[in-house]
Amino acid sequence: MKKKAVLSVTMAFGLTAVLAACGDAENNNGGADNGANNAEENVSDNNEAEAANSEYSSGDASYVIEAGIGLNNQHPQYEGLLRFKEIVEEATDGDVYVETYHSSQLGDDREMMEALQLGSQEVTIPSTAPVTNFVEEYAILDFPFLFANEDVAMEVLNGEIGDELLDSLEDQEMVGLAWWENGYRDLTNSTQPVETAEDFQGLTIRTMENEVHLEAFSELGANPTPMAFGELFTGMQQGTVDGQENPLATIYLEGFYEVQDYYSDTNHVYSPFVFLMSKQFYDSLPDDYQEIVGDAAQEAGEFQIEQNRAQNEELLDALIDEGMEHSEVTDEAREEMAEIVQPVNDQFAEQLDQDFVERFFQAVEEAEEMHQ
Ligand code: TK8
Repeated sequence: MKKKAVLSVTMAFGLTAVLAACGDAENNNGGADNGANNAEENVSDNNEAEAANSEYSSGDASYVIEAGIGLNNQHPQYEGLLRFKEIVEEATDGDVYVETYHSSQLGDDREMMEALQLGSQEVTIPSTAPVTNFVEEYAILDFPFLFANEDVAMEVLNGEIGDELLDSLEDQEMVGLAWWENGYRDLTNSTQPVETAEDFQGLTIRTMENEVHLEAFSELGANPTPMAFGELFTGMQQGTVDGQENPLATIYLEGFYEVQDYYSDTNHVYSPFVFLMSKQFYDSLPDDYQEIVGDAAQEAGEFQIEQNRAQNEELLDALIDEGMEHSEVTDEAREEMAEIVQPVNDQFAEQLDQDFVERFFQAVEEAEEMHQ
């Protein structure tokens, strides 16, 4: 197997800090309301708007949940979070109050997970990719071309092996309450149409802070640059990166078409979201409230997944209307990409607990038989 220099996670985070320092001037306002860099203003706007919409108030509650996500308030993930709020507040008659934040107002995925560990924030719902920096087994979820379709993914995640992955977060002071869905990731860039594996050559692509992704894009000949989501729009605008990869809903709802010209339906990775709660906070809740937040995360997740899939399916035309050129990636081209990155999957699989890897792939196989 070819040995490659891997950007260490520490280095990746260092880079993010530098980029954050350079990019705090402009609000990355895409087509949608994305206020990642106007955090303070938005936090207060957001809470006022929210307070007006809720019949409950934080002052009357015994427990307050600060819940934050990286995506903006147009995204189905935020709708899911609002559904969680509604269910929890109603079920506890306002005794548990949920404050919702979007657009990285409380920090990026990694920072919010650290805040959960410290008990200074209660809920976040990251993509699983950055969770790898806390529990290494999560790397397996981000193997390119792993899940044949969304039903296979959900079957695996909602089965025993998925439960095991949720439980493994407890050692990291977090409680995994449910799987939500980000979806299949596609590539956009501002340089060239990408249809085949060869077309990745030389493209500087922002990746999530995840070594599997870094290695996979290197293998394809691209220059991957890990970066927190909150800095991505500015990074593309300023040309720090040529491109990025995310599901359609994100590409459209974050207004990426304003700074990107080419969209390729690569579908290269299925990206789950995982609903996380601070263990300190969870342990402080009475049993019946623990059950309520667990059920609410699950139920709101089902709603989020439904909305998310609809948007991921519908938004291609809207993206083209906004002027993006659609490069169609054939199954054959995808197979070639998959072959090129397979050594990366193998290499990471070797580093993980072998019993876990075996059981994981067996679960994938069984799920595939059920959802062809
Ligand atoms: C938002 C992220 C985002 C992810 C990424 O917090 O970083 O590209 O896809 O959705 O989790």
